Amino acid sequence: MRIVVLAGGIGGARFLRGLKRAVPDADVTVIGNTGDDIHLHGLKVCPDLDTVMYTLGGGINEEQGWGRADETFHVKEELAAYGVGPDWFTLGDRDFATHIVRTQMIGAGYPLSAVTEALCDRWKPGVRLIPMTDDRVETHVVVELDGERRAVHFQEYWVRLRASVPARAVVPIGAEQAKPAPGVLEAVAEADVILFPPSNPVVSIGTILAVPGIREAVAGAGAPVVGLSPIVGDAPVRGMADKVLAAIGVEATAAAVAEHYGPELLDGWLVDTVDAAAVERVEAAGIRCRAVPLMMTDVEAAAAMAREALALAEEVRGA
Ligand code: FO1
Repeated sequence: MRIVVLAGGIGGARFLRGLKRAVPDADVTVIGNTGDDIHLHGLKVCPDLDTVMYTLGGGINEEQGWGRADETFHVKEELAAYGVGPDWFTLGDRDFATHIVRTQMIGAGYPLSAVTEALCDRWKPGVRLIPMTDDRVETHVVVELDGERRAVHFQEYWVRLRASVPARAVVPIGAEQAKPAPGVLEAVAEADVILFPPSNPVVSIGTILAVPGIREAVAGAGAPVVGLSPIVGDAPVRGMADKVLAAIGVEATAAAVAEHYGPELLDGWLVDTVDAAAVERVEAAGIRCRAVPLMMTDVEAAAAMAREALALAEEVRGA
């Protein structure tokens, strides 16, 4: 079975680990969000690609959900001693090596998709991980800061400001001019199932869909498209989905997120059992919906969610 997953960071990575447990022999292609990417210290950092790669490759810091396990921070300390920031974004020594290799390869002329493949040669994530695009896309968030409107990099909004200031708009800079990376459209066209994990619908999956051609390919794919709600009981399971949903005028509920994607994209939608009352509203929007447990408390719980998503895809296919 060929499965395509559009993934952001922690939620996407943990879901993928469950999917691998549920269907170990499936051929899984992950289209990763690169809108969170940031250039720091002359290095290109790709948080979502790395979170997927480290999580599936066994190198992730499990408590944090991002960055490397058994990490040290000597480089960061030395930079700070020189007065070089930013002090609000933490790169560990082991993680630095990934960004050095990536930046060196890009400097030598390799596209990000080829670099990601090379990094995955080491980590063996057991999936084919492709960035949504080889072009530079950077998500900026328009915030209200000290009475003024200002656009900040997504990482500054999320990590430095901790999403504590109102977000007025989310802009994936460069997305309109970007092209899908090689293999993206082919994987979508050849998929048997397409899944939206419980990743952020605006800054993760929304950014991937903003690359011209990807939304159209998903909407026009022969395969059933099934998503899992990142909102449980009217609050995001993790992260700031509620804040960025507000910025685009979508309420932070499981049903509203399904309607936001719409029946053009989604054939099926899973909500948590606490949101069972939303099933009727989602089905009224033309999207088949089921209520199942959606808390990824461990790998087995994530695997159970993946099985439910695949079962719903089968149901939709048979309908
Ligand atoms: N998240 C934080 O909350 N603080 C950090 O300092 C931080 C650094 C960081 C470095 C590398 C990396 O791959 C991820 C990192 N993250 C950090 C996570 C990241 O900000 C976000 O969770 C994702 O971009 C959202 O998917």
